[in-house]
Amino acid sequence: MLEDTIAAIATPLGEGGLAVIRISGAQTFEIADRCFAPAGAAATKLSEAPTHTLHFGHVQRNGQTLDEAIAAVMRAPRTFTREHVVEITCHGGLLTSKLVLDAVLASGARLAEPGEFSRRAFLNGRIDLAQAEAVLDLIQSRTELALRAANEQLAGKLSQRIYRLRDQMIETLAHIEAHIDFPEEDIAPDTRGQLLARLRSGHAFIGELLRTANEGQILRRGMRAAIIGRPNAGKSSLLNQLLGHDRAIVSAIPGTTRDTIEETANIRGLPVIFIDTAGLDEARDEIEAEGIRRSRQSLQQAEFILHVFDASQALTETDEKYLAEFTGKKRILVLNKIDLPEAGNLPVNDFPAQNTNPTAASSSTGAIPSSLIRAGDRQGKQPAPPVARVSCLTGEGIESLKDAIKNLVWSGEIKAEMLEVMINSRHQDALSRAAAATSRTIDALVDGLTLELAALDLRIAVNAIGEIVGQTTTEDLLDRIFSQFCIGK
Ligand SMILES: Nc1nc2c(ncn2[C@@H]2O[C@H](COP(=O)(O)OP(=O)(O)O)[C@@H](O)[C@H]2O)c(=O)[nH]1
Ligand SMILES: [Mg+2]
Repeated sequence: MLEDTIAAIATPLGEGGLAVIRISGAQTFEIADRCFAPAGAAATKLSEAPTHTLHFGHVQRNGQTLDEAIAAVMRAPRTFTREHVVEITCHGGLLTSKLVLDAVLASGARLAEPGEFSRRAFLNGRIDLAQAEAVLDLIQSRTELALRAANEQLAGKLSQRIYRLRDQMIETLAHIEAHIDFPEEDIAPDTRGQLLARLRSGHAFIGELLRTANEGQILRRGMRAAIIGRPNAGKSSLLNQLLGHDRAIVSAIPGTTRDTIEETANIRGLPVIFIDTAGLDEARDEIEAEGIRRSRQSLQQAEFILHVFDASQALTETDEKYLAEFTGKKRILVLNKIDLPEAGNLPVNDFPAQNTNPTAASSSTGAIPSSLIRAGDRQGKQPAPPVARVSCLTGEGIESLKDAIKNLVWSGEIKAEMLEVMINSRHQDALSRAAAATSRTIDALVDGLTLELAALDLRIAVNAIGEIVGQTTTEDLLDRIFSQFCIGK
């Protein structure tokens, strides 16, 4: 057990029905006895209470009652931190929870740092580092799919694979090192072949894990999508449709949206942050100029674009200009206002009714009006972007647009096995280093270089893999990870 006993409010700050003050450490029960007076005839002191029991009583300080509360007694090691834990559930006012915490601190606890409970859970061996990160992912999940991925990681699905990989690498390393110790016995060709086969399969497995990074990133951070198009095309209406509620002001007056609006929507399980942009050029005043500057900025950060057209109007110069300007970006062309009669010169008749499949759109050029292809693909290098036909007035076509968005950002099927191992950027960094070092080991063996060199690189790979679960770690790394947590977690 670590020396001091820590405490913090574990519930969010603000007014609520209840608040929980968490205490963890060797002195937990002495501290709890000082500030918690159990009530009722059969009352027992918390220090004498059996583990995993609840107790009604009063939180007191200097003989004064602060609040009625329930205390949960959990004895080490069957607790989140593997230390003695008491959780006091009191009334959820801002002041009550603070007074209860103050009473606990005055009784001898120290205020916990952000993530310190989870850090102790890690240091005491209850969870590994990847699992600790999953706790954070879990709290920050914005869609059920992201939550499921976090739960799998918390259950240790990624960790198990990492431990297995690391064990295999260590075994290979031991083989190589044994030959270093007895240089007179050269590695037999078939042994060398076996070592190489194992290294190659390890390298391939690292590659598989690395391929989940993109999806992992999307689930954790979400994708940013900028909604662009000329004034009155229906950008704000589209944002409202995708969110399922009215967020942006919609009006027939061009230039209504003067600032960028950002909102997260759940698109087929993926968190997508939609950005409704103000115009992209032609400022009429100072406010609009600032709006345009912000739109341009959010465009740069966006991973993809929804380019909205008014299908009831002829293609304008602005439409053409944006088509040409954003050829390099992933995008979907959204033909809006299909509830109105279609425009004359916009060859919308070429569009199939619901063409939202990107592969179909890019393979059959007949699906895209030639003017859009020409404008959107002047060099003829980019595949034609997918097209979605919608009405933001009636909601028609919005569900197909959501499918098109998912297909655009999500490379493959969302398989259940993949959810178990969606790596984060820290894992990605460690695995990339491990992959490079493993390749060097393979090269050294193939080229017949000295075994010392092969062993050196393989050790680097083993250490990098160990970082993921925290078997090789530094204070710095732990600080970096746990400081992202909130206090009380
Ligand atoms: N008929 C019809 N009108 C629409 C549709 N989408 C938007 N509008 C109208 O077009 C005008 C401009 O819409 P808005 O979303 O503010 O466009 P923005 O300037 O691109 O943000 C408003 O009067 C909307 O009611 C649609 O699908 N059909
Ligand atoms: Mg608008």
